[in-house]
Amino acid sequence: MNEIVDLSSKTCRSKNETGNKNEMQLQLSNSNQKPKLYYFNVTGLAEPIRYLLHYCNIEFEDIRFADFDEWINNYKNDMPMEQVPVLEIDGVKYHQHKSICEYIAKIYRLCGSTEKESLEMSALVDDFNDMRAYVANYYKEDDAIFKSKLKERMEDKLPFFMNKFESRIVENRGFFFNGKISWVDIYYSGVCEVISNILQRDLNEAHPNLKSLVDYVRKIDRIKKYIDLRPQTPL
Ligand SMILES: N[C@@H](CCC(=O)N[C@@H](CS)C(=O)NCC(=O)O)C(=O)O
Repeated sequence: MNEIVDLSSKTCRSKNETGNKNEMQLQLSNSNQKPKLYYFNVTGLAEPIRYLLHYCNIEFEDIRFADFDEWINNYKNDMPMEQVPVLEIDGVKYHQHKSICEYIAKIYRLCGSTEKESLEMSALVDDFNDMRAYVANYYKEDDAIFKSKLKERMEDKLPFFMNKFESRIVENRGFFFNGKISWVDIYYSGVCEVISNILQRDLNEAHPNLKSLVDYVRKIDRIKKYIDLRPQTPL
């Protein structure tokens, strides 16, 4: 069993609450138009973006389609690749959820302190998504026999990824990088929501350091406020 890094003594305020003048000047948009985030009324791939926007204190419109028909009839054709999440900034629509997160992270200085470290961060987020793909493939499959095979494969693969991620947290004093928060911690905490919802158990239950990190991120003031007020959804 891994040692558990105790984050309880660490306090973390949301970005822009630190009083650092440079941080106050950072901004996503060049106008006073609020960015618009388009997605379904679920956590899914939008949740890491929502977490990051709240953490960075970026006001945005959280546009959630009432149902699939609304998506098809009113939105799909207007999206760059006919998929969401999409973040519209100053009237321009940007797609691919990881690229959007990384862009926010760059502007708000939540990436690495060197380009190589930023590369490692990006790769780790790709690892999360390689793991998520096993869960998504199982979830999307309709054929009962194939679905049970995909479930077996998923359950077989999850410990490999989770043990690797857990070790990183131990090596990095409670976070994924350097004993301090980065976009990777916020991203992971957001994306593991949909995975846990599909699994119908807490993805992090057998990994105390990942669990402690996610608890820590979800208790950061603005993220907590968002979680307390967001719509309750099954996914
Ligand atoms: N690679 C894209 C995938 C986006 C994606 O798969 N979006 C799904 C929802 S999670 C979607 O828009 N589905 C509706 C459709 O394809 O009509 C990303 O990471 O943002």
